[in-house]
Amino acid sequence: MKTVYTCFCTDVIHAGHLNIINEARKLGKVIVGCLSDKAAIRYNRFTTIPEDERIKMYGMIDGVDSVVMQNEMLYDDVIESIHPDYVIHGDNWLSGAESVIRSHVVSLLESYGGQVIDIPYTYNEEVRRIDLQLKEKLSMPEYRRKRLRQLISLTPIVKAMEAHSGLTGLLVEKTVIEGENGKLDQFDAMWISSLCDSTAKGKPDIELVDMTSRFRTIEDITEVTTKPIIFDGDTGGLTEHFVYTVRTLERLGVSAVIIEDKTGLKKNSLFGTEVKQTQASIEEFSEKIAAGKKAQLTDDFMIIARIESLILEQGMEDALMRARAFVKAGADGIMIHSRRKEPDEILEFCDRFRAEDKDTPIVVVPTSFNTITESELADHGVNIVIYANQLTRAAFPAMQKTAETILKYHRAKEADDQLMSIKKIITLIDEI
Ligand code: SPV
Ligand code: MG
Repeated sequence: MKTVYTCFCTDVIHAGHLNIINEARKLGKVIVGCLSDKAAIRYNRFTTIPEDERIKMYGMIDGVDSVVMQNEMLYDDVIESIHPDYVIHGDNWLSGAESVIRSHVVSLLESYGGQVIDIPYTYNEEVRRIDLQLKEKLSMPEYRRKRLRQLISLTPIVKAMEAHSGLTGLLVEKTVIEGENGKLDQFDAMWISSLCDSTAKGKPDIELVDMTSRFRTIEDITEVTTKPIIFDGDTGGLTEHFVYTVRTLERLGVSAVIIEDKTGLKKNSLFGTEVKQTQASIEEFSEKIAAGKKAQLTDDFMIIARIESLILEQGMEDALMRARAFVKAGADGIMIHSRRKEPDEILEFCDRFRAEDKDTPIVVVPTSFNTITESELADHGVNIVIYANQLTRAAFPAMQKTAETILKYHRAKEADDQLMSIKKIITLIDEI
């Protein structure tokens, strides 16, 4: 008897999946692969039902002979162990980002005479509704909020990209590329930068844009995306205010706030010691963290302490002493920042902190030390990497050049060749 393999990563079985199983049964014994949670997050779904429960769910479908775990997005592991005669899939994988997976599966099967079967993808009103419901579920505060902690445990390094509007949020949500190894890749989370939120409003990054406005930016983003949010909380403001901020962020479904150990008028860290900036005392900042932790109502929310000792040239020992104290005060993670071009001081901090604390997540923002790769950072114990301002910095020169070109030619034609087509920009936005 021939074996037929298909891979599922869905949380809900609908007519499309049942159709695949029915078609598969006509060809032989049906084995369903359950795409692991780890692989699914790099693919296109963050599952809300964990893999062990999904395995049971898939096993209960009529016509399924057995279920196995698929750990590789590209099918290498299962095809090597099962050697199926056929791999069956909806023909939606013939185009788009998934087509690289299909090509890889075709080449794996060709090596021993196996065959890919593409069947018409079922897309009816029910499937559309289920897809939408799954997406909406992920955008709900209770699912979104806990997703950062889940990602930290599932992936070697969580990749966060800045977003400061619905549109940039959509870019972070939807950008998927085929990486060097043929695997799909995408960002895991969004960083709501104080610098970019302020810059978008033409204001300096000095805590001038108030929290009500910052929350509005979060809502613009949460309305159209599902990925978890890390919020740049600047200094956190007065402790008496910070406790309210924590509650609001939790309610909005934000996963983490990062607050920095500065006091008085905050300036952007990348100015370093060129401007007057004052570091908060360990006691004062520890109290703020502890008050925030006490105010928080969910288990999922994270308060991450950002240490500015290296930025303000206070030395490594000071940075490490602060890290210890802030963890003791209840911080769920430590962000260490630097504005040096070389990553040396960041790596020294990470190595020394990791030697004494194996668990507390470390966050870094490699804006200046931008040659270091994600895997090198992960090797030094970093859990979250934040690309803090690149989308803003990419957009500004492009917009400026377009404005200048139109002024120069007194018409838009010359600028148009550099622009995204109207058709493309409108398809980026989903309509209900
Ligand atoms: C931000 O993005 O607003 C940050 C990171 O706080 S940095 O600009 O590097 O200080
Ligand atoms: Mg900031």
